[in-house]
Amino acid sequence: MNDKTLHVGAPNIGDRELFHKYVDEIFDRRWLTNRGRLVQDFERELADYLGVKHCITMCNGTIALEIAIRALNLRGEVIVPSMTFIATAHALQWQEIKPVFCDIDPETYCIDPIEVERHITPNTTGILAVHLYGRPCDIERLQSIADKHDLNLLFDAAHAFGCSHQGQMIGNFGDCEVFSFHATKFFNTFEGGCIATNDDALAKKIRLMQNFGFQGMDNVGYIGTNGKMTEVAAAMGLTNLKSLPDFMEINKSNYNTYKTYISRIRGLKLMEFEDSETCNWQYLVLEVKSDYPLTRDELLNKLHSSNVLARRYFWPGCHNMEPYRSYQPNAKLLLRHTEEVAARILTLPTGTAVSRDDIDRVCNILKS
Ligand code: T4K
Repeated sequence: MNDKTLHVGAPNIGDRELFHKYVDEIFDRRWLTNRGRLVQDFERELADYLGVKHCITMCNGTIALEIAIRALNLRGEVIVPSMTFIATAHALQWQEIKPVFCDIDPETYCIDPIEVERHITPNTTGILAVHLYGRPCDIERLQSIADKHDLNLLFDAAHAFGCSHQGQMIGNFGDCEVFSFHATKFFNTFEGGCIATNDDALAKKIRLMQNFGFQGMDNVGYIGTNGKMTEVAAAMGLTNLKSLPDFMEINKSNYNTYKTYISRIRGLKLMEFEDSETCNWQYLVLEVKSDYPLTRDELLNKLHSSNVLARRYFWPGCHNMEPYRSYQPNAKLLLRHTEEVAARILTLPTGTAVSRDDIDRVCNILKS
């Protein structure tokens, strides 16, 4: 018999009865979307949890990024890491803004502030940094660069819901921060996302843009799009918020089990997180070093042939994908660490769908 297939990103699902109850209420009210009661409740609970003034929910993280970029009036060039999911770069290019790919710090895998400063030109209007795998960027240095050069700073926090930086929840930094609540994120609303900000004027603008620019019935005051979250997505969000501590605890326990095994295997290293901070532990990032007997891709094939569907997030880097590879053929010359790190890493399955036995199975493959 084949072993069970293990996926990276298998969704966490909270209390089903509670979710069904919410869905019944939605049907009873016959109010399915357009800022219904559950979306409003969800936004309040999110803002409380993050300790931030405004949380504007969205239909997904990509549209949330696009709206945030537009609300900040970014144009010309925006500095962004290449070591990220393609949506970060696309959200800029979609609006004809050039993503200027910047190298990462090889220790943290996050955008390197020294490199950021090197890429600033008269056309630069902002920095779009990514808290990759949930590990916060060097926020203070990025903010001081942004202040010095009069640039906007926003964060793609798609991986960092539930994480803190110096004791403060991610969601409170820069001009705004953007979360994804996609099914594959440890906290999901099927599809969904939100923009968190402490800036009242920006929040107001984002709300208008998210709903076609409507300022009241029959009155459009702004160009906008449709970024609204549905009631059923908010029902999933409210349900999963109640299970959030359990999800994080399970992720942490999975991480520690993996770590016990992996620390004994020569040539493999698990990405570490700061113990003093709150962390969601949702990405298990394995570094395959040169003294491991297999290359990263050989190990990936071996895992896949045993139904362990590890992923190479985020190889080969945005700059090596179209249209960026054609638009910016020389970008790789300044992305040495990105290329090296992207070639070494694998993401392993975790979350509530993964049992202790599953981890034993994965680690036995890594060991054998
Ligand atoms: N910024 C960053 C840094 C991001 O990582 C993302 C999304 C975004 C922005 C954009 O946010 P959204 O617009 O997506 O809200 C997946 C997700 O679709 C994507 O949300 C996520 N990042 C990215 C890292 O992963 P793919 O293309 O790898 O998806 P796919 O279909 O290959 O599925 C991934 C894994 O999840 C597979 O092993 C299968 C498993 N899976 C997937 C789904 C949908 C399940 O087990 N159950 C499911 O329901 O992008």
